[in-house]
Amino acid sequence: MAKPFYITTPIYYVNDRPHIGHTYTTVLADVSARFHRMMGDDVAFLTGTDEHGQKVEKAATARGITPKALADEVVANYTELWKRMDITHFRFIRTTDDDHRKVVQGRFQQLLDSGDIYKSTYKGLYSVSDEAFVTEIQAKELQAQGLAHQLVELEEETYNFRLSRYETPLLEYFAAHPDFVQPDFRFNEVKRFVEGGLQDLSISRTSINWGIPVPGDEQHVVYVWFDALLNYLTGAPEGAWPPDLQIVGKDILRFHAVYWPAFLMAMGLELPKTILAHGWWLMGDDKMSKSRGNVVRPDTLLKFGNDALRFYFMRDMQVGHDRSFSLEGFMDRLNADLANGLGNLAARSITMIQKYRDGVVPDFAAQDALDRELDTQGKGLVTQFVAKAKADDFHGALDGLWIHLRALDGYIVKAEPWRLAKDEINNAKLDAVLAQLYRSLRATALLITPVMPTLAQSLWESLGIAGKVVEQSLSGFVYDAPAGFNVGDPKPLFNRIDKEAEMKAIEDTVVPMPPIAESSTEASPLDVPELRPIIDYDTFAQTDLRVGQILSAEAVPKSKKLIKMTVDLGFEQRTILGGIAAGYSPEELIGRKVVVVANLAPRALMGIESHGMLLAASDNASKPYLIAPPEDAKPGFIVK
Ligand code: ME8
Repeated sequence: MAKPFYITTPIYYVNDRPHIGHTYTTVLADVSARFHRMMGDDVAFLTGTDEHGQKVEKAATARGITPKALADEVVANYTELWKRMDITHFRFIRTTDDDHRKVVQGRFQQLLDSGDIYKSTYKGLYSVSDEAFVTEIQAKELQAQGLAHQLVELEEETYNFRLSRYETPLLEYFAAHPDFVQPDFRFNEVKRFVEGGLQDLSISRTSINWGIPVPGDEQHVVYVWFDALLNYLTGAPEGAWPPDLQIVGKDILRFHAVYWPAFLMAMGLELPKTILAHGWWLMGDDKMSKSRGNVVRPDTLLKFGNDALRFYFMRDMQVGHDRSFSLEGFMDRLNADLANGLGNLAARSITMIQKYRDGVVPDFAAQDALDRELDTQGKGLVTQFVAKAKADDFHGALDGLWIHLRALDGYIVKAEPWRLAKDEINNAKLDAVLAQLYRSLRATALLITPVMPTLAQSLWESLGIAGKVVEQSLSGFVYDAPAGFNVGDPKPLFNRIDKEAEMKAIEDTVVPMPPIAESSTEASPLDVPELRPIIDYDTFAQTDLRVGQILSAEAVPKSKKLIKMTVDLGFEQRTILGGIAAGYSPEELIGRKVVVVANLAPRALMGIESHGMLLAASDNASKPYLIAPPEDAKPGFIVK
């Protein structure tokens, strides 16, 4: 028997209800799962929840309930939503499931026995804001940034995973498997990170109770990421290993492309074939996230049907890139592509076949250059769509399909079937036009099925074809529809949205929604040092502040905080290092205007010379927020 196509999503934390970011990941995985089923694969699709760890413990405490009670409540939100979204997972895994606990403890023991996990006493500095141990280099860096007060001396017994042992094996594996991480630019980030050197990883905690106990040493609980990543092992059906496609957001790529493969190597297991990291849905310029209080909940959008949301996700988001969510864009897309585009085309075509051919689909025989052009395009449609979908590029696949649908609209305008129908002499040409439209709509119904299963079924029935479109084979599909079919009655595929009325009704309910569990950053008390000593104006005026624009940005290997940037100051370009990685990813910085302390003496950080400093606002507990000059301020402008 062929190996099942095994596909996974991240398992989501239960400290919050799902928002459209989580929904997007799961829909992307579902579309891929459905596509592979139609290609003839036996698909195993796993999703679930990540229920242990400090985040969840804290959220539960804030609510005055147990972590398990909180998890049960949030899990119900997820499973209910996946039902409403028509998600076709075979199991919803929870890290509190019994079989998972056994797998985690068993694998932990295996690595203890092999020496990949060892116990030591950690004595050193700990960054409270990051909840992580820091190396000497990182400590110096924090001191240089005036953040030494965030560090505390800590002594804790901990189990470590020998991640350092896997630095070379990982790099060798990456070199031998150029498609391991998609897209390529993300793979390069991962490679650079590993090339920067790997240190052993602490994988147990004694300060947390909510987790899976370390076998034989119950003082310790297993670190939440070791626990969470192993869900993919627990959930793998017999014979399905390794995963074929693991979809994650770019925020958790390092865990999946570095730690996870290293764990698997240590366990002697095969690595996943592809890890696909998608970008973020943004609100304006910010990541949509609970802590920023700017999330859109899927419930609000589901009034238009799950097909609409599934389609919008796939059609508008190019996998790997970020995309701003806008309600207006959402409605415009549905009106243009579903109500007007496909909906109109299907209704017109089917009505014409009823009116001019008594509902019977005629034979296709090209009569002129235009027929031949559309015929060629139509025949290439399925192959092109399938090739893109195989590479998880549903955005590109749908784009190609809609180009064809627009070409069909143009075909109708040029061929004027209503004029052809007036004279029998045009019979053959009218047949060609109607048959062409029918063949393309039939192919369309099939191709959109993984994305919009319900709408596709309506179209299938309108075309008069029996059975379930989801049961059709995409790999064996023949474009030339057999003539002689009787079309059904055209069903309305998608009702046009009254955008203005809906905008008014929905906007009130969309942003911002209070998070259900964890308190937001606004609620925490301000954590700032005392005001510095008074200076006179002349001292201040020595500081030369300028507008700059970030031209490029990349993470500094081995540093959690630093990002290296090239900044255009109008009169010159500079390399500047900023301790802002907690608030920004390198790619979201590119193009941003910033305020630069331009006459600061250069200094070396992590061996790189930084010439200048970016202004950012925060307190000791918050992420940095870059100070942004107005968009039309030019690089080089003086800030005074
Ligand atoms: O990270 N845009 O769980 P999580 C797009 N439990 N996708 C988004 C998004 C956004 N704005 N926000 C969230 C965890 N996501 C861990 C995972 S896996 C072994 C453990 C999606 O609840 C995206 O897929 O924070 C991201 O990776 C995931 O939700 C994070 O979910």
